[in-house]
Amino acid sequence: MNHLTKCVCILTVVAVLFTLSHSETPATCSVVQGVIGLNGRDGRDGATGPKGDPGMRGEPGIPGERGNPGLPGKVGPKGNPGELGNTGVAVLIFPHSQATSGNKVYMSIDRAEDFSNSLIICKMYGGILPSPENSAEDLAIYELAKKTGKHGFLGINDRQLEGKFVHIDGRPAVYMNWRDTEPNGQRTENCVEQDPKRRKWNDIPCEWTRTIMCEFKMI
Ligand code: MFB
Ligand code: CA
Repeated sequence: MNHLTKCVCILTVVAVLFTLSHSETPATCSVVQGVIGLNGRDGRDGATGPKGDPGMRGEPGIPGERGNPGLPGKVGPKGNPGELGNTGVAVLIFPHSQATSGNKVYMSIDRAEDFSNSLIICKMYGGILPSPENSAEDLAIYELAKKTGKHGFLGINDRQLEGKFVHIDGRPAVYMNWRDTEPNGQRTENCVEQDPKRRKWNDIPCEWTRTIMCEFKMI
């Protein structure tokens, strides 16, 4: 475009613009919707809000693992003295102090004890107190008592039920060999001794002491 043409165009535009700005009728513009703008950038974080209320109580946790055993507790107070133990048995068998009947052997021990301890000592050696079940056995026990000259407990007694004499194992005593006025001790004499002089039985208190005689079964 040459120089003159340019000048004419400019003059024309100026004239139009002048006319518009000074015309009576308002200019009308058609508004064209622009393209929607992109979202603006995120705003900056707001200030920290006030502290919230405490949350709900959580569910109980699962039980923890079993802890290690605690330390031993303090030593407790001293206990009461225990019962007096049985004294040791110095087993001194009387010389020739044996008697037999069938498969049973009877022996005397040179020691005097009450019924209970006599039974304990016989049991310590695998025996019981002499429990004659017939006249032959009763005679052998009498022979033993004669040799030592000592009275000795038999295993027969009515400690459980007055008047019902039984063997150590609880079987009723069928064979008995009482002296004429015996048994007469009622509740105070529940044990039985062999009399070395009269081969007869007498009921006496179980707490009395007598020379120990034991009955053993030969295998
Ligand atoms: C007497 C006896 C009496 C009591 C008494 C302990 O024999 O005849 O029945 O048993 O002993 C010495
Ligand atoms: Ca008696």
